[in-house]
Amino acid sequence: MPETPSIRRYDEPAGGWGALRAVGTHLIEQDIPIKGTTTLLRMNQPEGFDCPGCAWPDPKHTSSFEFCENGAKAIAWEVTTRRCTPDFFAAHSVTELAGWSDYDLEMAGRLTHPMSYDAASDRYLHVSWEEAFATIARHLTALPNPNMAEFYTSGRTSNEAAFLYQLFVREYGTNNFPDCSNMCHEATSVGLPQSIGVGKGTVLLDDFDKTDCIFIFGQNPGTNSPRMMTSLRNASRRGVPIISFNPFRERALERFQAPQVPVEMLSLTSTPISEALHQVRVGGDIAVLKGLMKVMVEEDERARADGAAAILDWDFIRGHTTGIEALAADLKATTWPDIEARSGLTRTAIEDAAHVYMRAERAIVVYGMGLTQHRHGARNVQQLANLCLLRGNIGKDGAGICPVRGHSNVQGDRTVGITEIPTPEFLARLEARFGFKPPQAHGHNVVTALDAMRRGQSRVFFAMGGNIAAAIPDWQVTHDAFRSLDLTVHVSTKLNRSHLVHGKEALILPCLGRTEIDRQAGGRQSVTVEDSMSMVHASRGMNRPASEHLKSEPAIIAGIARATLGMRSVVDWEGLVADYDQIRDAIEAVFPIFQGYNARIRVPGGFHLTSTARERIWATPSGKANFLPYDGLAEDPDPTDPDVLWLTSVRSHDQYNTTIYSMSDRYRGIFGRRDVLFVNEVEIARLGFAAGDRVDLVAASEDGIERAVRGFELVPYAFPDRSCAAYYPETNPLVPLGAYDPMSFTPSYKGIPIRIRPARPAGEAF
Ligand SMILES: Nc1nc2c(c(=O)[nH]1)N[C@H]1C(S)=C(S)[C@@H](COP(=O)(O)OP(=O)(O)OC[C@H]3O[C@@H](n4cnc5c(=O)[nH]c(N)nc54)[C@H](O)[C@@H]3O)O[C@H]1N2
Ligand SMILES: Nc1nc2c(c(=O)[nH]1)N[C@H]1C(S)=C(S)[C@@H](COP(=O)(O)OP(=O)(O)OC[C@H]3O[C@@H](n4cnc5c(=O)[nH]c(N)nc54)[C@H](O)[C@@H]3O)O[C@H]1N2
Ligand SMILES: [Mo]
Repeated sequence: MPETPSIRRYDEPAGGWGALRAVGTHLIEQDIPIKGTTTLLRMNQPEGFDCPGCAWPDPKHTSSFEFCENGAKAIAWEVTTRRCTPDFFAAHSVTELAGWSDYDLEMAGRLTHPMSYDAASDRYLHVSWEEAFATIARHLTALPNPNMAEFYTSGRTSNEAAFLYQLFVREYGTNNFPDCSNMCHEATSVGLPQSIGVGKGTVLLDDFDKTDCIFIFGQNPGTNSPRMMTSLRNASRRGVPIISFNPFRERALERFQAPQVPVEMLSLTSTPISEALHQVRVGGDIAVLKGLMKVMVEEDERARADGAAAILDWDFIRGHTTGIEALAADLKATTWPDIEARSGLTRTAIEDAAHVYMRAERAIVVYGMGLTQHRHGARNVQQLANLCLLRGNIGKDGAGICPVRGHSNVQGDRTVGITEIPTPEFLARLEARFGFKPPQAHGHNVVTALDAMRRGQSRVFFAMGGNIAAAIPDWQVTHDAFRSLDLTVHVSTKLNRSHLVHGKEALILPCLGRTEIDRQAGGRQSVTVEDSMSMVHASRGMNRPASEHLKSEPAIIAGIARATLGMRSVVDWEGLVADYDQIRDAIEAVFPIFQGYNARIRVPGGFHLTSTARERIWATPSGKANFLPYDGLAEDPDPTDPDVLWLTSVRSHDQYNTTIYSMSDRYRGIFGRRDVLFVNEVEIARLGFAAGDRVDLVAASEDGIERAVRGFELVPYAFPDRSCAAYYPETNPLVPLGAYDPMSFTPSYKGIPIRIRPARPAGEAF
């Protein structure tokens, strides 16, 4: 039931009865009968399926049911009884569907049949799987060069499907693997190895029970990884200080009522989470991090000069690191007025936070998209690693760096070979196991793939899941690039924007979801996934598939591989798909860290992929962990232009990336609408507007292309100066394709310079 649009203060804690109520509403909206709710109880159980909601680990994947509002929504979304059938497509042209909202598109329900675009009727028509595979094969074999095709992955794909996918694409002949992590934690994958030798976190769930202090930068756990609230709540109740840095006062970072704790629920009490929540300016984190480290380095010098105990962990620094001198010199040269101006925080606030960190024997530093999606995303991550290294907070119990991954298997996809920059060792092992020569040249990431498409150099786009057309920046440029292609193919569970921004020929291939039974020639199959803390475990669906015409992702890949490579292929596609144990054996042969794979996933809870940094083995060229100074404080192209605000694009509480579950954002007090711009009262007045005014947002980019989104209401909100926020993906047209981190190519979705203008009627120029 659509909610009447309104904006009202939300004063309750996060979680609590509101979370339970929300789940009930979603089950009803997806027409799920009450008996269907047993599906929820199988989530994250030893014999059940992995929740497709997020990548936060489960406490040993055990039998205690952990309630999670957003996990429940993700499952309700998949087990819906609504169906998007060939009749639906017959009733609506693609041009008509292009005018629907993202919410309405996905509410059409689960896709049931393979569909092919028919230009004459402007409709998707039912085709057989064989016809669909033959169309793909015809296009791929016609390309003069395999590097003219792009193969995207979204992070729900299992290890088995991802491994088969990269195997097919590499046997076909390219490393073009644009991937959702290029828009997500790439700054981690690129930045962190230079610091500590691995591109993943070093923390396990147990470390949250042992830590003395938790710092959270740019991450919204109450919405995007709600099961993390259990760890944060327990830590807070043990008296562990939690310090957050976020432009929003996110409700769950303030107070949480645990839905699984009857006493809290019945007595309506809750647990405070952050001891301090610092409202950093959008893009101001490098300034904060340098401020924190400056306090520590300078107080350490004074303490040692006075003969007092050192503040930095010098045994660790001397034994395990390089580069402390250059870092200290950079910090000393950075002035407090600059730090305060860029961070928007006072020196005292930063000193207070530094003192909390310094007092802790063991600290965990957590971060999310608020740090990675910036022009200096990888630099942000490296400054965070510096902060950890100064006190030896890597490779000891209760301490470490904790990037919180997004999609439930985005980390696993990378581990099993979805990467545009494969190492020579990996390619050599692939060749040794399968006997074909994989392409050596590096391939495209999301940004370079879009650029190649825009310039006509890539002609075919294939997506294993996701909704890339909505997730990417610069729609007016990038959507034209999709429309110019010869073929677009999407393996999907629901109808979305990407199916409507299609090439001259286009296919939609419907696949099984996580919750569904996957039966192949060798019987019922399980898949495996890796969570944010490198735990690998099995996932087994138990629902009847949404339609008898669905195929599993591995079966789809095998079908395409057979059609495209035919006799040329040296891979036994039938054998691999008949029994996924065979795929796991192949993964183990190529990646030795999976030793004993099939046996180890049969143990409830799965197993941990070891991390060298966790053991203080530094897989860097220097053999040490490296302090990496950054000579700068911000990404502002023109910090002096008083008209420019820095926009960050965020998720509401009721969306999963481009999937919009409802139009409300309960914890931020927004109901029944998403067309809002959060900005503080002082800025509204300074720019000559009044609260409630309708405005257009215009990118302050200087390449001559006008980028704008229209008709947003100014909502006065407790937000830092010079900063503002609105929802993703509505604001994606404002991000120029060229606005990305030069190290990791992550688009700067959380640092978009804009101007606001009085709203003009649609169609009128700016
Ligand atoms: N329910 C649900 N769960 C999800 C998702 C979802 O959409 N819905 N998405 C999944 C995916 S793919 C991902 S990557 C994760 C994303 O999870 P998060 O990393 O939490 O992502 P966001 O909500 O985009 O932004 C995180 C926080 O960064 C803050 N922020 C914005 N700009 C800045 C800044 O400049 N500095 C700082 N310090 N903070 C800033 C925002 O206010 C927000 O609280 O969640 C995953 N889980
Ligand atoms: N402005 C802005 N843009 C952003 C971000 C941001 O914070 N701000 N965040 C970025 C981030 S972190 C990410 S990860 C990307 C997300 O980008 P994507 O991963 O490409 O997008 P999703 O919205 O997660 O994809 C949703 C679609 O996935 C399909 N799907 C769901 N489950 C399955 C399945 O099991 N198998 C298959 N084959 N398909 C399935 C459904 O058809 C659904 O419509 O967006 C990025 N874009
Ligand atoms: Mo993500």
